[in-house]
Amino acid sequence: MTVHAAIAQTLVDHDVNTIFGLIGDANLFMVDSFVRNHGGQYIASANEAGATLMAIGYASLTGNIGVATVTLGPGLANTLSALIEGVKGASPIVLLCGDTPVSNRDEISKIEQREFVRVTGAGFVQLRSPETLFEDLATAFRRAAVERRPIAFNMPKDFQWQKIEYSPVKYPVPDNRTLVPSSDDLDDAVGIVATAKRPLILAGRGAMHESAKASLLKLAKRIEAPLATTLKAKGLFCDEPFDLGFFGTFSSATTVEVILASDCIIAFGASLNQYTTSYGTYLKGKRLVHVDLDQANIGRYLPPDAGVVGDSALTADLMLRWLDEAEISPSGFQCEVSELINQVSTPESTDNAARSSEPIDVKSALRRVDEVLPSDRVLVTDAGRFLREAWLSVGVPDPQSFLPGVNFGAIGMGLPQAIGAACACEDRPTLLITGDGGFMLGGLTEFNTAVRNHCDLIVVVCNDGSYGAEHIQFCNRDMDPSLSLFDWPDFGPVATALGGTGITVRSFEDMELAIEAIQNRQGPMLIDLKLDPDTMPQLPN
Ligand SMILES: Cc1ncc(C[n+]2csc(CCOP(=O)(O)OP(=O)(O)O)c2C)c(N)n1
Repeated sequence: MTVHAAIAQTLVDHDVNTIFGLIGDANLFMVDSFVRNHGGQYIASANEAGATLMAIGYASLTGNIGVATVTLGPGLANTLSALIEGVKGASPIVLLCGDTPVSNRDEISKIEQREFVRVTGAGFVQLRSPETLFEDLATAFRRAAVERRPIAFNMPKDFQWQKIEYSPVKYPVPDNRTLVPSSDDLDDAVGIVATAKRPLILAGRGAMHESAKASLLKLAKRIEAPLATTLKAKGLFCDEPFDLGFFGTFSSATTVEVILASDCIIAFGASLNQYTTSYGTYLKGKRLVHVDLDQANIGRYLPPDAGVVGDSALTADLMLRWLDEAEISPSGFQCEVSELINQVSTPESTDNAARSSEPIDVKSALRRVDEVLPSDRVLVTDAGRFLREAWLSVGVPDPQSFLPGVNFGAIGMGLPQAIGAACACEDRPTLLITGDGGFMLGGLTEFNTAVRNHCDLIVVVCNDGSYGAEHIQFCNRDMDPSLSLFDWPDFGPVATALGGTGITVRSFEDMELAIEAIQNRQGPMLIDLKLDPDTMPQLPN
């Protein structure tokens, strides 16, 4: 078979049924073979960054390896920021990138592709020769799975039509280790938990699976500890009675009160970075037990009083067993803070008087969207100062349904990730919340991709007509903010022109029309939420 057909066949052998991409000289025949010979789904993006981000969104929702393909030189060059987003977000994707012919030193599109990929932090696997294709591509898939980062698979264009024998290779990837700790560290940890008077359990990304959730809930009940999550694990304890929501710079005032009152934090699968600990202040004066499957994560930012290398669920179960054996009494902390916690879980009712005021405020609008969307929604966000309200006002059924989209802090990455997510779960609605700047940078380019692929996508543009994150900085220094202000076109008609449904919302009355449109939607829709840049809430530092 030809090399390009063999690559398509190898994708199928690795259970890939969807790829995102943009075709050019070096990947078009492979994509053609994947679609024509194997009935694979190909989602054509409008920009290579979009294809890469779609694969990231897809991987996040499915838990499988996402696959994108781009052509040589400029095709790969367009993926720079997207690859960094994937590296920082630990996204397992394979990027099949074409390369200029090995035999031609002077090809116009030639760049040092290995060096290019290296600066992003992604991995690189070279297709060494037609004969080593099966081995090389299997290596790329194995590395994406175990290294949890994008791996670029570099395919020189001149190999495409060469003939090889089909000899499939697939490397097994062992299941995540379920390490059961047994050490002095565990004894120390149990001792600290047993003597804590006001313990609090914190779960991060490494604990966001069902078995960890069940074990942490049991431990929390046993020691009477309230629970909280990092940003990435949003929704892990949703609807549980002692859920405090976010632990970190996005905590509500009430949650901060509980955090400050606690005397011991038991963290599972959380790196405890500066955003989670509010630059260390939330852990000051408390004892810290830090559990993580990866030894390198323990003490990476702050030294714990006890660090335990182990699986979150199994470690919590063990702690529970030792606490029972030692007949340790529960702390009583849940009862102490129950009134405060009730305030966290009861959303403020929307003020009726505010409803008639114009312009509509971001919080009320997003809460209204939250109320009407089915609970199994997926939430994706872009970056900007609207984020605080987006993350606090809209719920998700579980952390897997939440893509913060800001691992690199770049604007414009939300919409492509939302398309990838929507392609991964066609029977659920995907909600993207973005700013106007982020929509112009990255959303506009790919909105039509969502239309062409009939995604069930709702885009809410928090449109304050400004780069709000910069606007506030000018204003806070009493400077003229005009450099941050933009006279964008109305996004509603733009979305309609791109093939979707666009609605402009200025008032609460308009919002109700938008809600009706959400309920009757037939395809991608966009709500242009006109907001006042001077009354937008600030982001925490
Ligand atoms: C790719 C990229 N360019 C520039 C920035 C700097 N930046 C951070 S927030 C922001 C403004 C975003 O504006 P908008 O999307 O309208 O959201 P808002 O802050 O107004 O809520 C900018 C330009 C960035 N983070 N990423």
